[in-house]
Amino acid sequence: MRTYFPEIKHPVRYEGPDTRNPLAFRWYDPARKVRGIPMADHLKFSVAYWHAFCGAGADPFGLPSLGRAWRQDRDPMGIAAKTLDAAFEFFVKIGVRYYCFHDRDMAPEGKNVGETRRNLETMVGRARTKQDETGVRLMWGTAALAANPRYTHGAGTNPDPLVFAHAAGQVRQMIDATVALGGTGYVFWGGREGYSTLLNTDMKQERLQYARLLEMAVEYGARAGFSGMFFVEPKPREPSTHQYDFDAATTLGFLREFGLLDHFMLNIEANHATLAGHTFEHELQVAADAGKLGSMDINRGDPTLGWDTDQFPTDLPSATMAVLIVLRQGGFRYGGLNFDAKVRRGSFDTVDLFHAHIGAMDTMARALLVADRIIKDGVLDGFVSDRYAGWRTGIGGKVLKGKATLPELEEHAARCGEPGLTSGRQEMLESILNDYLYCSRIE
Ligand code: XUL
Ligand code: CO
Repeated sequence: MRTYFPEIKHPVRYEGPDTRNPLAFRWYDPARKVRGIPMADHLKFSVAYWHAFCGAGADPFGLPSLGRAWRQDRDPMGIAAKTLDAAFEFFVKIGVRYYCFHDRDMAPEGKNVGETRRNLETMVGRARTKQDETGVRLMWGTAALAANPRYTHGAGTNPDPLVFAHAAGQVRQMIDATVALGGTGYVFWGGREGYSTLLNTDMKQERLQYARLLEMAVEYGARAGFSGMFFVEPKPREPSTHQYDFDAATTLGFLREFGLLDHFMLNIEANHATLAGHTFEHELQVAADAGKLGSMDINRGDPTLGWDTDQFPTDLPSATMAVLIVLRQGGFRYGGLNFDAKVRRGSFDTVDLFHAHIGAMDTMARALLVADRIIKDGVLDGFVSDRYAGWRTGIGGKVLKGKATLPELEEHAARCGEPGLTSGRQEMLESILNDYLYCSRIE
């Protein structure tokens, strides 16, 4: 069979921190045990089919710049077949065990709903065979509900029920595909589920429609044998001006309002968090505190640019904060770490896809080792625990149990007088974190 990555002769290997080989892992050693389990099981990496194999480097100012050999064919199904070959060659060579895709990444839309279904089923059948041959598995599936012009004013939130019906049909087909490929997650990302002006929008109506779509997905998933988890992926804006799944807190509120919370978890994306004016760790913590952190899209934005640049994660402090939260909640059951990231449009060569994933996997692997050490040492966790010690006994304990009253607290304040001023020690803690990141031995 034709190879699309001839420059990579064998699967990328772990060579350790001192290697000078840029096409080897320095930190990601899949078999290495951390907290008793292999690194590969902590770091369930997934390649994003759309960015890695379908993206061609176009931006709002420029034409496609990445001429991928697997995208050259006269027939759209021919392109799909070559892309699948390239994808599985890449998965095996980079050593990633999972992938995620939108329906349209893998199979082109046909002339009508029936032809579209046949295209998807054909490609899913081929993907199933490749999965069985390689052991690579689907992590989550999703329907592309933002690209087709019919969804310009929303998919689930469109004013026209016929558009809604197309979206619902697409979700149904993609749930079937996810089940056929053994995916453990199904994602809703609502890029067009929002609005650009209230002059033409009934927001209350649109949110109800969206809830109905999610409800039907849950109901259909149960009938279709989907035993994984549904995820919503918050994002504040882009492409819509206002998106209903603005951030983790807003999305949790939405799911609670419509009685959907039991059936959904969140897929938190780093670059969406920063677009919402938060940090990645803020969003992860909000989701984790609600018991709803199901998966993450790992990437990063550019602090000088206000859009979703989807760069590969190379920021060790942010990665470490993220992994700390994941370790504290005991990992992921249904999700993992999906690279929703693309190479820059000037990274023309296919080898750049390897450099991008290797750098990101090493960043996350190093973050895992640092986070493990931080948790083992207990210094940072101990500081936080001590800071709230007053809430475990006495008047604090009484308040949390719901047993105190305002007059009682007024009396307590009067009796005890002015509280001492206790430093938050932010600078000290930042230095301790830096020490773990850059100085302390993590072997
Ligand atoms: C868009 C985005 C999507 C979702 C899946 O910003 O993140 O690719 O991850 O639809
Ligand atoms: Co994403």
